[in-house]
Amino acid sequence: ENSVSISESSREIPPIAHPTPEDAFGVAANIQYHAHYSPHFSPSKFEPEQAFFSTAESVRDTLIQRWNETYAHFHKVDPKQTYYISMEYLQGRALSNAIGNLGLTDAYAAALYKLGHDLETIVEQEKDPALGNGGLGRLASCFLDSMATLNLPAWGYGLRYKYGLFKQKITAKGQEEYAEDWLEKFSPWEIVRHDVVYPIRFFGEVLVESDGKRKWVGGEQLQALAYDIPIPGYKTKNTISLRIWEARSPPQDFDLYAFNAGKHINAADLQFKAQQICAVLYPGDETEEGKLLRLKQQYLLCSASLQDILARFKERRSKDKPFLWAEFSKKVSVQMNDTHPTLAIPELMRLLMDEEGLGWDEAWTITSSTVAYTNHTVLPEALEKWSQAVMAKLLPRHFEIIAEIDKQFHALVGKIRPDLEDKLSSLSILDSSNPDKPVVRMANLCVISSHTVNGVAELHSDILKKELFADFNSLWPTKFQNKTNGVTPRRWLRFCSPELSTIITKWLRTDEWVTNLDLLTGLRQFADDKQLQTEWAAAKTANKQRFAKYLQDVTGIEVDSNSLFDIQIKRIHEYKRQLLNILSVIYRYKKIKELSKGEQMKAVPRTVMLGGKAFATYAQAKRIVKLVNDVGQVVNNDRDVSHLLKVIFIPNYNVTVAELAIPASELSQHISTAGMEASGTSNMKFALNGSLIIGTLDGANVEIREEIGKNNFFLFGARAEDVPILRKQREEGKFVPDPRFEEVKDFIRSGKFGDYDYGPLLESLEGNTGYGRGDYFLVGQDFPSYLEAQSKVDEAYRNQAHWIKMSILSTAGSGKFSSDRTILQYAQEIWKIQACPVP
Ligand code: GL9
Repeated sequence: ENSVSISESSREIPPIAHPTPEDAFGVAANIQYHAHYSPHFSPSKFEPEQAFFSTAESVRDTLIQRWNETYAHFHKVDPKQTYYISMEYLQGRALSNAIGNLGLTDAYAAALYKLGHDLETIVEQEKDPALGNGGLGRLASCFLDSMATLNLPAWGYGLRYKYGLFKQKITAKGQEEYAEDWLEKFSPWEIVRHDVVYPIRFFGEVLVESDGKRKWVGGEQLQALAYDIPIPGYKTKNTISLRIWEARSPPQDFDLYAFNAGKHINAADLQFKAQQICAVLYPGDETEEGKLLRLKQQYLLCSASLQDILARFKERRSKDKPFLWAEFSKKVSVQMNDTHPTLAIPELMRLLMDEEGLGWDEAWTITSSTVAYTNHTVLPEALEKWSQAVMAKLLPRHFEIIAEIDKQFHALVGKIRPDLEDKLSSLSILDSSNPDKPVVRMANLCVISSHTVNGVAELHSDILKKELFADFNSLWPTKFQNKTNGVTPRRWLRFCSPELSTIITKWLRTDEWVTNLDLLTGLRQFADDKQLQTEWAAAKTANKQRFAKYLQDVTGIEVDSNSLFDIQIKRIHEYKRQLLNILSVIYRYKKIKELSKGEQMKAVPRTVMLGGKAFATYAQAKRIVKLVNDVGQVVNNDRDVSHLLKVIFIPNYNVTVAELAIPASELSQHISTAGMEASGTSNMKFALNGSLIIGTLDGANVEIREEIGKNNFFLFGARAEDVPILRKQREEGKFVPDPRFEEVKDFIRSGKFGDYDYGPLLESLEGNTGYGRGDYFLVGQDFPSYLEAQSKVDEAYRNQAHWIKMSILSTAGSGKFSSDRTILQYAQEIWKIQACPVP
């Protein structure tokens, strides 16, 4: 008798029958188990790569256990839950973070040693998944870490791009881009959920049924399939999910008839089409792409996530918890990370009305009390606008809903604020002022539909209220809030600088600072202590040496670990003013060359490092990358100077590189044109690691300077409120450039740095009109005060004891910039959710 009848009880998963990292067999046995029984390679190989996958799978065992318990606990308690929807996440490597959060770092290091490996080498085998462009994506990942650590019932939704942000290589031509396939082998962290699949429709038409109900039918039908990535909290059982969606065609869509007729490619046509949707991450903050594919991505993310949210809401209803749609926003909160997931608004309306049968008013009340919007930039090119024609074709039902929201908004203004009626042309969602190109303004749709709108630093939130959304603010003053960004102290201090962490824990006599970062203020009282200063300097030196070794490996350039490590790492953009940095480096080079040997003795040796990716078609940004590299070539090979100045372009900047660079940094540059950097988050990471900031009064710099003290911040440059005035004066031809600025530009023109055509770059600094021309970013304006601030840096560095003291005070004042603080504010002031710790 072969057939076995399946009894009800046998449907449950049987108990675990192999060693887990936490049982008596221990970690090594569990790694070995995976090496044998979760094979991905030929048998008997156990090189670092194989060891990495087995180790990760071993860690995953523990995470899955905790993850299931967390999910079951949330299901039982049924608290209000937040869903963070983001097109981007920059998770970085997960292995050391996971074992660190689990408190198993030593256990894994010992186990791997027993198996003939060292943890550090194994950790380096992991690919850094780059499913984001920059700060916005990394912020989302810091937020997930804090949500898990704070035991919040919250999780993230995103997309499973096959190719993340490109890999950057530097050649004689400058930046070159290569596809980054983070799934080349596979990711040990993602779990596919074959039971979590939702239908996704594109195109088609809207039918009106006899009862007046509208239904979206026809078109292309695809599916979204869920993959989950565990996000462990620090020293807590709670482990939450990042659920990323992949597009696929329904399995029955493979055309067997076509295949059998020899049309092999046609047979897989729909599968191929579906694969394209999640093939690549789109570049984030650049000129609007107008790409249909990008809109498809956005819709897939929103539709799948909302269907999932609705399914979970329904699943948690039962006899004793009656099913009431009016309860929805008491159980669900949706946060939109910038305007990219704006389609969540019309999609929630559509699901509630067309699928669940609610009326407009009820659906609108639910939707507008569920969604909230975070704005991350005021740059005009980053404020999304979609062609009405494209939207109407791809998403006909959503376009109808958006038009109705707009219509009702007009009616509301007419009723309660007739004085604003002449402003409606700029407040409305549909902008048809250009008859050739009518568009949907996604930011206006977000502001109108959300219960809360927030900026990401005080200054930025003020600009939103006073400028970008001023009229909306007068209409709904309580809607607008500030939530200053933060970064996770686990990845950005505890794990990336164990040296400094040990010292902090020793002097504070507790490691509680890892989850209560305000405790760092306790370091202030020891800032003058010689013993602490010695230990602090030693940790910095160790981190500098580690990074110097890395730089030597990737660039071949030898770096003096005793020189001042001066770092600017971020996306390359004109507003971030890497050009200002490199122009001042050129000035420094020229002046060092003019010094006598005796005078040279007094100069402070510096290593200036810049890193970051330029969007592939952003020509001006690519010229900046090329210039930095060309200047490096000349300076580093000039024997008169190279002992006092080195210029290094750090290739392929990503989260992993940041984890090495930031702890090694002594000075970091956050020098955007005031008013243009919404917050910045690397400024927080650098300050936390005791790196002093040279910066403008922009974004979160303002608050960082307040927290760590004016004397510990090298300030320069125009203020945000003066920028428009200065631009105007410039347009009127009233700007008189500093002679040193002219000298530097002439030096470049002389051909000193090679024969590459820097004309267009230098021309952007000339003239007197327009965005991207006429020195819109005020490089020439801020050049003199920047040079002065740089001289103050040199002066301060000569007094090492004082420099170290400032460094200690910088760390001591960084407590506010923990993403735990930020997330707690979102939880209390926007989401209205409470902690739900797994017992
Ligand atoms: C950004 C802002 O430019 C940053 O100043 C801010 O710190 C982050 C996070 O709030 O958001 N907005 C934005 O579009 N990007 C940001 O970094 N760009 C990228 O992520 C590429």
